[in-house]
Amino acid sequence: MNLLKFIDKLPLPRVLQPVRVKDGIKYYEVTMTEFHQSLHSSMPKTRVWGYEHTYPGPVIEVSKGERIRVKWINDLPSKHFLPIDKTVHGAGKDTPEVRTVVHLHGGITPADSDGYPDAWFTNGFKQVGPFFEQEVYEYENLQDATTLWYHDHAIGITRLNIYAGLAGYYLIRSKHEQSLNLPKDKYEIPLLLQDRTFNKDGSLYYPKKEADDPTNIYPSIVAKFMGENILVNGKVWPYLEVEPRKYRFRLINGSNARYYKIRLDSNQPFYQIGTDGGLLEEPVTIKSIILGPAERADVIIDFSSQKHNKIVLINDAKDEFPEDPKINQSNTRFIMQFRVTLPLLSNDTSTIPPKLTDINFYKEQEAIRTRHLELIAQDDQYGRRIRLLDYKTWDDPITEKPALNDIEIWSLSNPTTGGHPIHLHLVKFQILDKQLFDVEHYEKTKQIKYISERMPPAANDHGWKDVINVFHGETARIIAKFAPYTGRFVWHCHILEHEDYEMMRPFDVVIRKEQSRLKKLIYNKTWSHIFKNT
Ligand SMILES: [Cu+2]
Repeated sequence: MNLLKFIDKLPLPRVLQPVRVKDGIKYYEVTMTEFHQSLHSSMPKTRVWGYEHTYPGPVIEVSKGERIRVKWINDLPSKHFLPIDKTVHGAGKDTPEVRTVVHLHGGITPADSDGYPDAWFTNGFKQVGPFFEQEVYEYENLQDATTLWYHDHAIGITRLNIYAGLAGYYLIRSKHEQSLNLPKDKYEIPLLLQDRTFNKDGSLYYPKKEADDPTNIYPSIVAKFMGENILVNGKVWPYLEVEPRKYRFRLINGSNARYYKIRLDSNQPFYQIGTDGGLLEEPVTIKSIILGPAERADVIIDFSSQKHNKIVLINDAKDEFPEDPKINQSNTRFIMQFRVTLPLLSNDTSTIPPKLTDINFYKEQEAIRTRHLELIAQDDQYGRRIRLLDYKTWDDPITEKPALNDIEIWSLSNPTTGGHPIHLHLVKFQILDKQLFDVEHYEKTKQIKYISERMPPAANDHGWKDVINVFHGETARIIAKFAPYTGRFVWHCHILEHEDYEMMRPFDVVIRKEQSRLKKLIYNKTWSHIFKNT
């Protein structure tokens, strides 16, 4: 389908209201349904799945420290409309085809509300996964103001459920953030970037197998999928009319596998003020920003000198980012258009403060251990490529068991040809550095031999992160404190096709021996309620 660009208005997701407030705690209900929605005005409506009958879902907006409860309700059909590979872990013949579980990405959430992939549930909670614990999730929102997103995380079909539309914004506000006088209200706009391919009838296309798939499995999972059209907030190549003033944009890359390297064709800079986990210490003036799957960027764009102009948000990332030698000349070079056509309603008194916040940077010496973990690819039993975390599959015994409050360094090395955006649940981390190693040497010896100095993160990565891009031949070191909850969480590649096919591992946050005086209090499976405040 050849869809015209910049003919549809950017949709703005509404803010969700709670069903009720009880004992000062807001209680929300969010129902997942199937419906048809217009994703481009010259295309028939598309069958999608969404939260609260909209794709993307409504915005959940909370204040720091405000505890809320959410009942995520599955009212989806029992048949999936996208191709399921039943050889993939957790998607076998004995499991119901349509299962959902919701993860709040970047949220510091107790284990029993974190959306563990095996804690899935079907329509009406008729069937539930082996780790299902409760229908109502609780979010304490103890973390700093930032851009989070909720999305599906069901074992074996996350790539299909998110591709079908199951994603939405979750914003944490704070008094500190509000005191900064950043652009707000209608001058603060969420931008969820996703890519989709459509059949002629407007339906979503997702491949049933790879062209060179050596198996007779059908459907058979693909290595990664990138769509031909870029959607923002659920519209293909939309436009947004703006006033000649500053705007704040909350960007999320919600694509299955695509990297973006965004810039403005007016050659203006972005003022990046935040990363995945919150504000940077100082704004970073930057011409282009790389966004791997699930990464966020909080940016300000100043349109004040652009009256009457049309500015295109460009994507400079190649399809196989960053290795593909071809320059990407396709439609996916374009994301959306800003039209500086609205009159200035009132003087722009918002600011970009030179100091945004203080970040407590962990020191390397504070780490109690370093885990060396390798991101690898090999052939599966059918002859397809499979990507693993440290040579282990989802069902292998758990090997990462940090103790509560431990600070650890995770050193992630990637000898595979593609990049992997690695995401840890529960924690937000900081990037220590990156270092290049000799991949040929690794392939022969399985030893890492470094061939560069350690390189500190770029200024706009020097803050709180929950996704780290580890590219070919790189070791990335991250540092995190495993707190404030014990229990079982996951870490995984956020290329959803990798995550679904074994590039995901559980990890446990445990109580160390010297912490064992607390052990006698343990009586439930996840411990998280008891140790919430330790
Ligand atoms: Cu990956």
